[in-house]
Amino acid sequence: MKKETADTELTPENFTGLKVEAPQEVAVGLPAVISSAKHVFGAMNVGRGMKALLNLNQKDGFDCPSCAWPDPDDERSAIAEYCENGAKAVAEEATTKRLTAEFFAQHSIKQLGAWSDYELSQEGRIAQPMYKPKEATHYQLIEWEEAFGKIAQHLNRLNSPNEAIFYTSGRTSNEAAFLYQLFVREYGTNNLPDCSNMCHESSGVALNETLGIGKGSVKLEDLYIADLIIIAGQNPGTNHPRMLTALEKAKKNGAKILSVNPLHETGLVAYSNPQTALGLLGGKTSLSDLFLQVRLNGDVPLFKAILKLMYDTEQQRGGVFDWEFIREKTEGVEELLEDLKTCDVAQLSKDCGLTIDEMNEAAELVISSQKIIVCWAMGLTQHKNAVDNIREVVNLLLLKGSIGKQGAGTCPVRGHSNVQGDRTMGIWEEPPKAFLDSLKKQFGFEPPRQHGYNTVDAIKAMHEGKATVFFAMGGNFLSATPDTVYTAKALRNCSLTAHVSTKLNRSHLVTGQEALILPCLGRTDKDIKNGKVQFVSVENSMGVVHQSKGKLQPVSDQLLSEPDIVRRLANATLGTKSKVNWDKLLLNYDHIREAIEKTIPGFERYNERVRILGGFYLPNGARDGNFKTSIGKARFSVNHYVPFKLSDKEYLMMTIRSHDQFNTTIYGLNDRYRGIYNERRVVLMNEKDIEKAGLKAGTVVDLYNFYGGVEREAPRFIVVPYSIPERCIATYFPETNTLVPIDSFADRSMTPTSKTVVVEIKKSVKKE
Ligand SMILES: Nc1nc2c(c(=O)[nH]1)N[C@H]1C(S)=C(S)[C@@H](COP(=O)(O)OP(=O)(O)OC[C@H]3O[C@@H](n4cnc5c(=O)[nH]c(N)nc54)[C@H](O)[C@@H]3O)O[C@H]1N2
Ligand SMILES: Nc1nc2c(c(=O)[nH]1)N[C@H]1C(S)=C(S)[C@@H](COP(=O)(O)OP(=O)(O)OC[C@H]3O[C@@H](n4cnc5c(=O)[nH]c(N)nc54)[C@H](O)[C@@H]3O)O[C@H]1N2
Ligand SMILES: [Mo]
Repeated sequence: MKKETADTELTPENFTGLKVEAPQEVAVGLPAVISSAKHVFGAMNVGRGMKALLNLNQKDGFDCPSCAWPDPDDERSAIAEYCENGAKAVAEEATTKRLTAEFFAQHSIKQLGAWSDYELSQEGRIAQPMYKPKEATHYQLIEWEEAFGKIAQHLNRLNSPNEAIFYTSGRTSNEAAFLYQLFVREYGTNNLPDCSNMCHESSGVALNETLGIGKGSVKLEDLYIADLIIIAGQNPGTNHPRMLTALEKAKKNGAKILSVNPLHETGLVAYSNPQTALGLLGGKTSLSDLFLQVRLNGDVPLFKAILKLMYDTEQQRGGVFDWEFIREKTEGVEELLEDLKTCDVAQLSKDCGLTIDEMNEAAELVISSQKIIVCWAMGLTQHKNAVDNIREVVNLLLLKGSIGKQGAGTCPVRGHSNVQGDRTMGIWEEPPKAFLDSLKKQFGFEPPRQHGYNTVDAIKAMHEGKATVFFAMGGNFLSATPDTVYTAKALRNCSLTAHVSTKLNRSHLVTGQEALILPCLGRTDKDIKNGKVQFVSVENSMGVVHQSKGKLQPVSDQLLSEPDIVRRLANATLGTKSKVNWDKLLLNYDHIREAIEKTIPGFERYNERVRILGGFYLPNGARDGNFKTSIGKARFSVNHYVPFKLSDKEYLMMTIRSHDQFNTTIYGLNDRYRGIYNERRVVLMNEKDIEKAGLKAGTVVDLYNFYGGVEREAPRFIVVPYSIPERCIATYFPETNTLVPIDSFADRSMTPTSKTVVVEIKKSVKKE
């Protein structure tokens, strides 16, 4: 058997003192307010902290750098249109602690490699551009001009532009993203992988094909008037806390909530609104009417069973399906119904781990509702059959005529705050032809037509030496991607790795021969060009484009804005060959928005409408019941699943977020809602499995994956008994990314299967 080994410490193993309590029953309330205050005022003085919180998500303030949940269109709470985790994200970015050349002189790259992600996050904002020459052990200070010169040199000596990779994380503004893809395409490649490839790509593929648009169809107001909201594979209490306010409102208006999740996530059970006095005093709203503790990857059998039960009732008494909608707006219902006839509910029940009674109850909720919304996130998108998961959701909505009318529709809840906008701006390795034609028309160069690398392809290309320059606009590529040891080798193969970043992370420490860290302004920072304060714009999960204006004094005068970094990179790399007047675009961000308006449909009068506080909606065919697929109708689909066959030693592992992290940024070591404190190297297991395996609560174990004949190891995790279906286990991302095989990804979307990793558990034999 092949074994991939790491030559630096990728996973620090020092335990920090685990404490386990019962999971909490109610999300948010006063403890969340206290936690927000601790994070914000621990990172900066009171004046700066108050300024940060008072501007967060206000119409003339800055957009929260945490999740992409929308802000209310109408009234916003004057003092607190944010959540605990938004406040933590702001504290992380707006900290006044600075990371300078002195720090890098004191610590070698190798030494820093042994620090935990949490320790790296604590070191403050990167304040100066840094460079690691070939063979050097330390980063050293570099002037900006020289840094751009070095990148240009590397790019210009490649045999083909396709040997360079340009990654994007989802915080990048519309303005920066548009310029970035423009530069990359004028340079000559579509190698624009992004975090979306690991996130909602499966949603994009499924929704484009079935409904003609890769985005969700609902507005926030739709949630308030829905009859039924299904929340599948999402943990809103931690990852989209402001969604709970919308759910609370929906419940008050009579909506029912059906939750589908292998874990009883706290926010799905009950919610206490911190913006109301009652909430602060502990008054709570019970959220879920029905909670289905589905087995990992049991969603296709579950949804199939619901559809089958709907079909049976339709046969018996009619009135379940919306035939008028189906006839007028859709295609393919016959094949779906043929397939449903052959389904055996008893078998489906076994395959999803739920009883027939539970499935009947779920079907009854769907049958008796006319306006249904389905919300989902990574629990549906990160599986081999993830695209099928989402197509099954669409089937349910189409049968009920629940798309294209108020109070109903699709709601893929996006992760990064501008990941949806980045895609709209053309951060896409497979750009549509019309987009490239429009670039050509506006800017007069021939954009590359060949598809570029997505994230998985990019890692492989670097591993095989086919790509040797890696540039990242934000993010933490090494830790966010699968198969950490394999990916580390890929990055080390590069001649240059360069990261535009706000904070230090592991991707700065596993580098190409040469490496650069380019520090940039964040969302909260004031951005001044030619004496004028600039704002940028972002698109939220529901397609609203609005402005975001940084208000805080940057911690260093060495930080450049992301648009400015692209300008200088383009000038250094393309020089007079470029057909774009980069300097003019940067005089005022209005010029960038004018260019966007001319290139991308839906941005008419961009500069005017983005100044309307609250922003504007982009066009959305599915929302209007106008399905822009190749057949002009919505498509039903027949979906399949192959149940995992696990040996006695094997478990299915999901990798999830704790309450104290934003992706690879670790704010703290607690997962308060799940009752886990001071430790992230834990594995949540069903009590019966613990006993059968001869383990105990607190046993230290090593985790293995052997996909494709390669041994992958994540050493030393502490067993924690938890309410989770048998044979399913959970660990935190990114500690177990070493176990996610590079070759295991979703059909068609190529999203790594981070929620279904087949794992063996062995007692750790190392000394404790
Ligand atoms: N505070 C905070 N906010 C965040 C982030 C963060 O890290 N911290 N990350 C942002 C990003 S980029 C994203 S994409 C989102 C992620 O938001 P989520 O998708 O909520 O994040 P995960 O922690 O991956 O949680 C996945 C959920 O799906 C469930 N699940 C896992 N497998 C299955 C399955 O097979 N079926 C079903 N039905 N459920 C399953 C898990 O139990 C868990 O509740 O959050 C965004 N917001
Ligand atoms: N096993 C497993 N792996 C996963 C997931 C999972 O659920 N399980 N989830 C996947 C998902 S959904 C996603 S979206 C990806 C996330 O992948 P990424 O987006 O690549 O990762 P982040 O941790 O969000 O990136 C954090 C870094 O971004 C930089 N940063 C923060 N703000 C800014 C800014 O304003 N500008 C710039 N230039 N840099 C900034 C900081 O330096 C910080 O260290 O991870 C994926 N990986
Ligand atoms: Mo994400």
